[in-house]
Amino acid sequence: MDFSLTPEQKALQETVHEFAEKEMRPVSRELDEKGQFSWEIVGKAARLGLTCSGVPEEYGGPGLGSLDNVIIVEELGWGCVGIASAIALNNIAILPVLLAGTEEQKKRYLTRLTDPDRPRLCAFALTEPEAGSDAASLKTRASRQGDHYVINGNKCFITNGGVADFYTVFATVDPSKKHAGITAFMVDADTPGFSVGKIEHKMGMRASQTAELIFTDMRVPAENLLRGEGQGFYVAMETLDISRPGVGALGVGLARAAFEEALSYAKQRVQFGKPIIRQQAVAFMLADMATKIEYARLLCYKAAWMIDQGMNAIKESSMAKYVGTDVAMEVCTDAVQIHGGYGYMKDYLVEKFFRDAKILQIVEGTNQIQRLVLSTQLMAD
Ligand code: COS
Repeated sequence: MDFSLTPEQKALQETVHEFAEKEMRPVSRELDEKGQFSWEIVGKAARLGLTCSGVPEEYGGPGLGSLDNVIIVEELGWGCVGIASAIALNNIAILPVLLAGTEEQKKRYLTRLTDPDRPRLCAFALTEPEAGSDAASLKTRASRQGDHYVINGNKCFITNGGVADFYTVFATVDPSKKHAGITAFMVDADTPGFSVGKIEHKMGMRASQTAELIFTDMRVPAENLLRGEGQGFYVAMETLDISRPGVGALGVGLARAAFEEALSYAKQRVQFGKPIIRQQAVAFMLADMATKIEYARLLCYKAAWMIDQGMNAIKESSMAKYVGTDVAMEVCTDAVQIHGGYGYMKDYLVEKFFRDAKILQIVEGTNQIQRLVLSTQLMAD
């Protein structure tokens, strides 16, 4: 077993870390304060290929694998979870086209994301006000009318909603069929009947835009259907199976950032006549934080490696997601604790990290859903 990264992966890690340090960190607090999405910074990421790392070279992308993506996302998560989400969740939104698109659909949509002259984003529109964890209960309705589908309904909490150029929209052609009625459509943002509703005002992850989408008699050509009627739920599940290690890695990057702040603070903060790192209570917290980050990263790497090998990684993906993001919450909580009262103040980075950590336990399937997916697999084994 070889735990070392290849020279190409090390170079990739260094490049993205430099981007995170020089481009993301200097603006992250201001964007967080304003709750503002920045095309300027996302555009720079797009020009480096970070918004479309999984797009194959034949469509103009870097054609990187899941492990490469996990390496990238950890560094972006270290830089700023808000900006990182806009970038990393774009890579997730690409997956339905990669997994289920026809050659014509891949050419049409993927090449838009790799256009060097104009950065663009896409979004994954599954969640609805009454269908979050229970994705099969979605209510957005698609009815066939000749060579079009007419779609009516609402989506909520859509990352990159309102800034994306196109969307994968999941709708049901027959609610009585539950998951077997769900169908996936590629929808351009300028489609008549498509509109953007409420832009959410969030606790954390504030540099990414989260929006409601409204479809009113939205006419989508039948040729925009992905894989076929009733296949959408499987497209969504297969997407999430592959995307989850990346969300875990976002947590690992954030946890690493919080750990670094806590370690440096513990070395310089003097109480009872010595730096607090010399107090066993604090030293042991730091030891636990370092260990958690290490095992969370290993799980993300392993799940991503399995996906790259074409292996079934449903269990490992769920483990990677919930461990990576639970570790982020635990480490950020301890980082605030080590800072004492200062950690609660906006002057210190750990205050932002703590707020950013919470959402990671909720997005891409709550960490309870991850345990459900994992235990369902265990029962079937
Ligand atoms: N990968 C591939 N196929 C899967 C799957 C997976 N992870 N999970 C379920 N399926 C398939 C099942 O095999 C079943 O197939 P058949 O039709 O051949 O029987 C079908 O999908 C329905 O499965 P199931 O009955 O288990 O579906 P449920 O409605 O009970 O939903 C969970 C199961 C909880 C797994 C699903 O609702 C889910 O993932 N929810 C979370 C959604 C989420 O992550 N939302 C975040 C928003 S996206 S950013």
